[in-house]
Amino acid sequence: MTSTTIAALATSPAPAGIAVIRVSGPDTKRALSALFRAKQNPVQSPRKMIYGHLIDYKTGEVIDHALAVYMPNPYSFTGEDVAEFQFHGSPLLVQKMLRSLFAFGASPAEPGEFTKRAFLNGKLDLVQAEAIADVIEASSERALQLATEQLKGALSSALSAIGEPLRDTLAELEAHIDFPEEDITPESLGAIQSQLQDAKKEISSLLGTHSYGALVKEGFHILLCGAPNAGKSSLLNKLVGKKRAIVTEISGTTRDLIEESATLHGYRFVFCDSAGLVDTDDKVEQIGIELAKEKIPWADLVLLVVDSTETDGKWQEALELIRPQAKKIWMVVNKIDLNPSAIGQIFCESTICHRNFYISAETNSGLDGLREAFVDEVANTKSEQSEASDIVTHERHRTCLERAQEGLSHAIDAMQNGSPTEVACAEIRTALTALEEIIGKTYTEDILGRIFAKFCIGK
Ligand SMILES: Nc1nc2c(ncn2[C@@H]2O[C@H](COP(=O)(O)OP(=O)(O)OP(=O)(O)O)[C@@H](O)[C@H]2O)c(=O)[nH]1
Ligand SMILES: [Mg+2]
Repeated sequence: MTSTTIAALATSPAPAGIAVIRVSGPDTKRALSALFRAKQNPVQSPRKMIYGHLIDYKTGEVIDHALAVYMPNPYSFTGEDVAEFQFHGSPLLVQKMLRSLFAFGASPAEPGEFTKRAFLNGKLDLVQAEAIADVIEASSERALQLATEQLKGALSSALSAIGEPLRDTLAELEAHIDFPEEDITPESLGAIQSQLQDAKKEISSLLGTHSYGALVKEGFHILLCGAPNAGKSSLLNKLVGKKRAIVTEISGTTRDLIEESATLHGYRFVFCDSAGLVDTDDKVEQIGIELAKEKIPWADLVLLVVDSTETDGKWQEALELIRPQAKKIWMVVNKIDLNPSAIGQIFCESTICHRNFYISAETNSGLDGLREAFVDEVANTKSEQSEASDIVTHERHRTCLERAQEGLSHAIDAMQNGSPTEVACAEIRTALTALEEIIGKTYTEDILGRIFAKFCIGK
């Protein structure tokens, strides 16, 4: 248990109906007695809201009236003694109360320090701790759903289900090292190898969920590219449902990258409009084109927006610029209201552009189909076999799983090659350590530092 007592605002720092300040640590009881005046000391009635007054530690003046609650260890969020004060959500009152707590001797909490203490005191594992930040930051319904599942411990259970039999296998192999006179029978050797194969398969199925998990968490990135005046900005505005980018009939209107997100079917999409790709002497336009090209690797999908009335093949030039770096390209033939005969006439081969769409950003024709295709694109990355709850969303988890998978591959190879049993054991241990690192059974200060630095203060 830590010796310091920490305090921080747990709610948003902006003016609000109420503010909540949270205190955790061994001096919490003393802080309640010193800084909260009420008919009844909350310490005497744990987990009950008590009405009273917040007191300035230095002057003894009343700061505000408030509700206070005391949660004794170990039955609190952090596992330590915790107090929470609810009072008027004024940034000035918050400052006064925090100053009073710091004058009393509490330390300002670091980002994520409450959650870090909860983890260190065994109240939740590392995956669940990370899920708390994900729940808070979730920007779409689906992202929230995944974060909630992880907070409930879904991924942690899936990892334990892989780790536990693996630990038994390791123990069995180690027993053979300790008693070499007892040979491993071919049957038990076969059983061990198939157990390792099973664990490896489960890990690879979890790894298969990462592309979907990452897309859901970060949002699907779509870059709008094409020749000037094709209607990129018009399309962006329609997709995000507001006039985000300037639209004019003048070629070369957009120069900066314009990013805006939208939610479709609970998934988050980030759209980015860019300058028309064209050979130009205009310095500002040239810079815009460079920006557009640099943005291509960011995109999960590039939309090549084409003006259906255009006859001089400018879109082919644009396509050549996009192709080398784009992960995936869809052709979107726009202004179909002006030239319906372009449907099926202007198209790009499926080997280059995966799909062709015919739309009008003016009349909305074809836009619903395009939106549905975006949603399908994300939904289809979801691995068929995986349960909705066992989805890997974090890069940290992915790299650990890869290490575990590699360890198991080496262990299987070592057994097949007849290498000494110690070699396979060492590799299985590597795999187990990697799995344990995900849920935080093994960790370093450096790992914790990196994880909790991303949290907000007061969490
Ligand atoms: N009729 C018709 N006009 C359109 C359509 N989409 C865009 N326009 C018009 O085409 C012109 C160019 O549209 P923008 O959206 O500014 O095109 P852009 O590709 O962003 O152009 P730059 O930023 O200059 O590269 C504007 O006058 C739009 O009103 C469409 O589907 N039908
Ligand atoms: Mg534009």
